[in-house]
Amino acid sequence: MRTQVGIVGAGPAGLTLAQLLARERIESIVLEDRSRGYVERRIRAGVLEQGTVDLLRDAGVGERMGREGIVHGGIHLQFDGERHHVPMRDLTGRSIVIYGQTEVVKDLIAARLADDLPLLFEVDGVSVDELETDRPRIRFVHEGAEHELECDAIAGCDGFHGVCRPSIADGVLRTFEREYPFGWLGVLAQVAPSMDELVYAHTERGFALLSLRSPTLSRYYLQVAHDEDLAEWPDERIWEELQDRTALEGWTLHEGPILEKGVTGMRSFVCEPMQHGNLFLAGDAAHIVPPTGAKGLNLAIHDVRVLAEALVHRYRTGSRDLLDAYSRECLRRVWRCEHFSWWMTTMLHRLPGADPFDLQLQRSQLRYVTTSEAEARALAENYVGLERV
Ligand code: FAS
Ligand code: PHB
Repeated sequence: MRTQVGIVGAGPAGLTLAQLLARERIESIVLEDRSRGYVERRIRAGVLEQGTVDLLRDAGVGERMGREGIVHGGIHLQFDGERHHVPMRDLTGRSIVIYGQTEVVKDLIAARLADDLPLLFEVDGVSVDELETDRPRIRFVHEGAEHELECDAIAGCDGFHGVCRPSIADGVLRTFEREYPFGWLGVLAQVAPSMDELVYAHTERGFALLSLRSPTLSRYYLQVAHDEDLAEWPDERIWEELQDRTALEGWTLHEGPILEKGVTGMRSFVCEPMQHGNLFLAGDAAHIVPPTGAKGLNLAIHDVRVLAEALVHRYRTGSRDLLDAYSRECLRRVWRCEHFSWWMTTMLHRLPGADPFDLQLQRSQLRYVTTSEAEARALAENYVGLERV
């Protein structure tokens, strides 16, 4: 088989890249090792930056997002029993949109299949090689048959646990990593959200986040140990802890049936460079951020915006300039988002082993960001997405 761009992974990065290339009549084949149902049901991010919304709309997959996405102009920071609003739209002129990653992925898959373009689910045994040649290859098994796909370039959009990054020879990549000694217990609940905008709560018992997916679906998170046992968390205990950590005079958190719950660990990770020969890594395959800054999905889409522009430039002009600059271009935003996500995480979570001095520092930081317009604008512009980095 032959194509121009072989894409490994049908997450937001791989599917968005395929959509952007299709708009420019550049051929690609997307290979995904899970089923369509699994990929479309996998609950992850929910906050879209303005830039991500604009890109998806311009790529022709924004219609349902425009109808069902919920525009927010700010977030709330809660600490010491008080809730403070950060008016991000007033401070930056830009907003965020609440629209589940599952919905973004469904829209992209629907567009791809409607255009009858190649997207193979449940492939097996994917491997990539000849990366340093002009004809890199992807080998895989699909419906019991072995295939070899010859490409001009391979996009490694297969997430943190994928095969593309590890396929790069030792010594080429440099990695930077930070593991956090806590995780998030996330729940999806069939109940109308009790707040107008997201609430990030700092408490002595740990962090809590109140988010949503729709006017009838809430998405709530609790800080727990990184290896927390879900069996220790019957629904009643989850609601009790959420009530405790987000309690506010005159405000009630409404409860409802919990449809889904899970624990995710927290880490920061970057590999440099994000390319080797004609293999280009994008999204979680190249970098991970803790979700406190709501940057994971948005960074993945920013990477493939840069990669698509570079590939279009190569096919239109024959020049590899933008392809050769791909890593450098992406890593500036990656490290900005790594810093912002680490900063939000260390400001808002209960740090095991933290002493009273650390706690006072966190309180001082929270008071500063909720009383200083300059500091609030710094948080706001990072949260809604920086136009230039
Ligand atoms: P993805 O991981 O989404 O997609 C990679 C795809 O490659 C997957 O479909 C995978 O099945 C496929 N794949 C893997 N190996 C393969 C192989 N060998 N062959 C073929 N296909 C292969 N961000 C937030 O902002 N808020 C959140 O609440 C949040 N929650 C998260 C929870 C979890 C458990 C995780 C892991 C991430 C979460 N994130 C969150 C971050 C998340 O949104 C990611 O940044 C985003 O999914 C990255 O998109 P991709 O790079 O496309 O990777
Ligand atoms: C979510 O809605 O899933 C969400 C929102 C904000 C975050 C992380 C997750 O910082």
